[in-house]
Amino acid sequence: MKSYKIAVIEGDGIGREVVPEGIRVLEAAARRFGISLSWTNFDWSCETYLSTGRMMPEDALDQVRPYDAIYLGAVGYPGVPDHVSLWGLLIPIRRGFKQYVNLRPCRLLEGITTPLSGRNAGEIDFCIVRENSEGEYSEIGGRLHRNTDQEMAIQETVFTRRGCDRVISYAFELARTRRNHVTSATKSNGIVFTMPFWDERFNAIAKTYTGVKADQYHIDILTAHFVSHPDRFDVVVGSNLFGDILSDLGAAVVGSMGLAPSANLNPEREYPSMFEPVHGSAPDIAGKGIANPVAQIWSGAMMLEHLGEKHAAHAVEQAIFKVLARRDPLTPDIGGKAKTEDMGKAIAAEISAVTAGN
Ligand code: GGG
Repeated sequence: MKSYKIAVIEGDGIGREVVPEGIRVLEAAARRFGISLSWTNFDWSCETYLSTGRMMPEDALDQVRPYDAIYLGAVGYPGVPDHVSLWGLLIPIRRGFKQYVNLRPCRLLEGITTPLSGRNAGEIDFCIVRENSEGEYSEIGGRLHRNTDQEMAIQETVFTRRGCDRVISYAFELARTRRNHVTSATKSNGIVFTMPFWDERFNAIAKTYTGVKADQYHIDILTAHFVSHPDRFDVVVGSNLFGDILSDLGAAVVGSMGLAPSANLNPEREYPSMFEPVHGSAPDIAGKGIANPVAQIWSGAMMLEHLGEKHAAHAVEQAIFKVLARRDPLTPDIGGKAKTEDMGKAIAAEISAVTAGN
């Protein structure tokens, strides 16, 4: 029996509610496909920060390094500044483990209503490939003349040739397994150094992928096309910030933030990759038990796929799609009244039902 060690970081807010449902469903898939998953909880969160002064211990990466993957919920909570929670947990893991691809699929599923009129299930199906280790998320910069009328802040953006080439190449490789089309998000009319460099690297890589259509849009019109013509896109590659913004928009056009999974990938597999929903900790609904667990569960399917358990991954996805298609049970964000746990149990039951030969 194949066995995998998973490091679990539930984090904050609804992360603590949706992760247990993800584990419930992945356990059902593990039973059906004869694999063993062992889960180790790491209680790293804003609460940890408030009691210890750190989101996670100094040797955190050494602690999770031996695991096969990391399954993360959400980070961020009122009382702890967002840059503290992000730079104290998520970003050090993404960077330390060279998870330079953040893969974020957006698919309009049967049973889900999109805010866009006239769009049906299957008509929107694209993947965002977000650069996940450099770009606009940089630690280079500083503040000068604090608390004076000359106060200023400078933040440098970092685009390296290696960083651009590897994520753009990943996007082209992915497109080859899909509909052979990559779109680049740029802003080279206004951002005069980094973005023309990004375009140069995109065009250079595109030339090496004959048979894959390549095009590019400035980020402003690209966001408009996401709303007006989302069917045009297959794989969309963008910098750290652009990819982040586009993926929340992508989640909204396919019906809910609660349906958007993601994978922080170290494609070379030198380090564990990390799987997390696109959404954050949602303090407004935390503690009510009504968060949609689908993004977390679907991120778990991406984890199984990455671990090489393709049948189990497929079964989890199909179970999600089945429950959404029959629209029972649904959490409030997608038009129902169900609790987080009800949806998790329903999806797990779909997997177990097939196991029993029904
Ligand atoms: N699911 C992880 C989470 O809490 N994400 C919220 C967030 O603010 N992420 C920022 C980012 O992905 O850069």
